Amino acid sequence: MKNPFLSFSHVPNSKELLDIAFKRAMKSSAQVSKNAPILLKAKKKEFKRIKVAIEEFVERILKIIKKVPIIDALPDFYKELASLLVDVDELKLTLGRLNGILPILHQLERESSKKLSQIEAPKDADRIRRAAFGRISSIINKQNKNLEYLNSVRGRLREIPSIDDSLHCIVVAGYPNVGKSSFVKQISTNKKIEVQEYPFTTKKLIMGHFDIERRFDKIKLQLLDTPGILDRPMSKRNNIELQAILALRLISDLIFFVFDPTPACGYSIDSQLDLFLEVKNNFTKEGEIQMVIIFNKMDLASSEEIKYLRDILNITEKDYFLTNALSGENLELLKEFLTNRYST
Ligand SMILES: Nc1nc2c(ncn2[C@@H]2O[C@H](COP(=O)(O)OP(=O)(O)OP(=O)(O)O)[C@@H](O)[C@H]2O)c(=O)[nH]1
Ligand SMILES: [Mg+2]
Repeated sequence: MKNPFLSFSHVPNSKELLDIAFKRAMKSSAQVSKNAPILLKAKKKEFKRIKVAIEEFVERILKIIKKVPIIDALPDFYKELASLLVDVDELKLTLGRLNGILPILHQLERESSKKLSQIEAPKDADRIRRAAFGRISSIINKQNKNLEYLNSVRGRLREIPSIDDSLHCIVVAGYPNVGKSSFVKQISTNKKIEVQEYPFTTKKLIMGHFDIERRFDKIKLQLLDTPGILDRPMSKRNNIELQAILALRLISDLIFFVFDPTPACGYSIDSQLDLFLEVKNNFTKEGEIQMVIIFNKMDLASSEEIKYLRDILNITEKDYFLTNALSGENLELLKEFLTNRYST
C-alpha cells in the first residue's frame, strides 16, 4: 500500500485562508433588481459577501480535515509508525479544534443576517460586513497555531516509505554506525541515503529497491534501511529505534543483520550480539523469517576480530557474508544470494 499520508497535502496558514476567502467574498455580487431601493441593495450586497466568505472558510476547513487519513483505520504498519512519528492524540485534538469553529462561523452568519435586516441606512450595511469580517479574522487567526501544527505533522508523515505488500521486503538492521545505510545505498537503487561517521545518522525508515533481472521479466525487492537499535529494554528505546523494531516486527520477509566486528562503530561485540539474539528470538517468527548475517568493515577487521565474532555466534565461514560496504567489496555475493533466493 502506498503511504496513505501522501494525500495529506499542504495546509494553508490563517493568512493564506483569509486572503483567499475575503478576496472571493469581495468579488461576489448579489442578485438584486436594478430598481430596488438602495437600502435593500446594500443589505443584499453585504450579506452575500459575508455568506460567501463563511462558505469559503467552511469548505476549506472541511477539506483540510478530510485530507488527514483516519489513523485508527490504517493498516498496522502505518498506524503504529504514525504514532511513533507524531502525537496522534494531539493530532485528533487539533482536528477537533478546527472542526469546532464551523458552528461559530455559521452562527456569525445568522447574526449578521439578523443585524442587516434591522438597519435603516445603507452605510450601516458596510459597517456590519466589516465587523463580521473582523470577527472572522480573529476566529481564523486563532487557528493559525493548529494549521501550522498540521503542516509540521504532515511533513513527518509524508516521509514514511510506501511499502508494497506484493513485493518482498528485506529489513537491514543492526547496531548504530555499523554500515547499514552504506550497504543499502550500495546495493539498492536509492543513492540519496545519508551516510555519516557518527551513530544515529538514520532517524527514519528509508526504502531502496533491488531488481533481479530474469529472462523475461524483473523481480523487484524492497530493501529497507533502518535506524540503529541499542541493546536495552524495549521500554527504554526511543522512537527512532522503535521504528526499526516496527519494521522487523511487521514487514520483514528476510532480515539482513549487520555486525561491525571492529571497535569502529563505537559499540561492543557483546552488545551487538545481544541485539542479534533478541531479534532472532522475537522477530523471526520461530525461524520462518531467515536472518542473514553480515560482518561489515572487512577492511578494518582483523582475523582475530572476525574469528571472535564467528566463534561467539557459533557459526562457520559459510554462514555469514564478509563485506566492505564502503568500497562495495563482496557485495556481489549478497546480490547473488538474493538473486538465487528470489528468482525461482
Ligand atoms: N572502513 C569501513 N567503513 C565503513 C564500512 N561501511 C560503512 N563504513 C563507515 O561507517 C560509518 C557509518 O556508516 P553508515 O552506513 O552511516 O552506518 P549506519 O549503520 O547506517 O549508521 P546509523 O544510521 O547511524 O545507524 C560511515 O563513516 C561509513 O563510511 C566498511 O565496510 N568499511
Ligand atoms: Mg544509517
